[in-house]
Amino acid sequence: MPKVAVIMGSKSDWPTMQETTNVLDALNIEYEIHIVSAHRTPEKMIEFAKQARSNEFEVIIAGAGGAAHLPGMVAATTTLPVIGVPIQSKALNGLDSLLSIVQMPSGVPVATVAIGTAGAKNAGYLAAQMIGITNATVAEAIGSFRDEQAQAVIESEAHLHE
Ligand code: RP5
Repeated sequence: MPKVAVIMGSKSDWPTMQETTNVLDALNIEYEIHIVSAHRTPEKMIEFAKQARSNEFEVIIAGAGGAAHLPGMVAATTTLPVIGVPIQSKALNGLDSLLSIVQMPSGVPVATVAIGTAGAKNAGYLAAQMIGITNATVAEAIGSFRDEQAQAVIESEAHLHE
């Protein structure tokens, strides 16, 4: 079974990043969770990123807020795909996190999703879609989710007319 790494810069990011693991749980995708700070535990971050491929991760999802260097630094240290989740910071509402994560120099991409919980969920779905390129079971699970999502929208409209 493919494995996703869900990492975050601080325990304070967990309420947001839990949205990612909820999506991975729903799609039956295995993952590991780690707190790895670019600023407070830089050596742990480099070691984690260096070992990520040999630890059989396929995708890394990295959430960070403020001066959010974690996704970019991890991307610089591995050739696995990295999805960055900008945490909604208190001071600047996550715009700082978004700009820190999205503005990578050419050659070292981070797939950056939306600020906060929508982004955290989409990081899970995007990781699943990457895995679904070669894994039919995961691709089918995403297809079922999309069908259910569409059905929920159709039903919500029907309720408006009740
Ligand atoms: C970043 O600093 C973390 O990703 C977190 O979003 C932010 C604040 O961390 P704490 O001070 O709450 O631990 O590294």
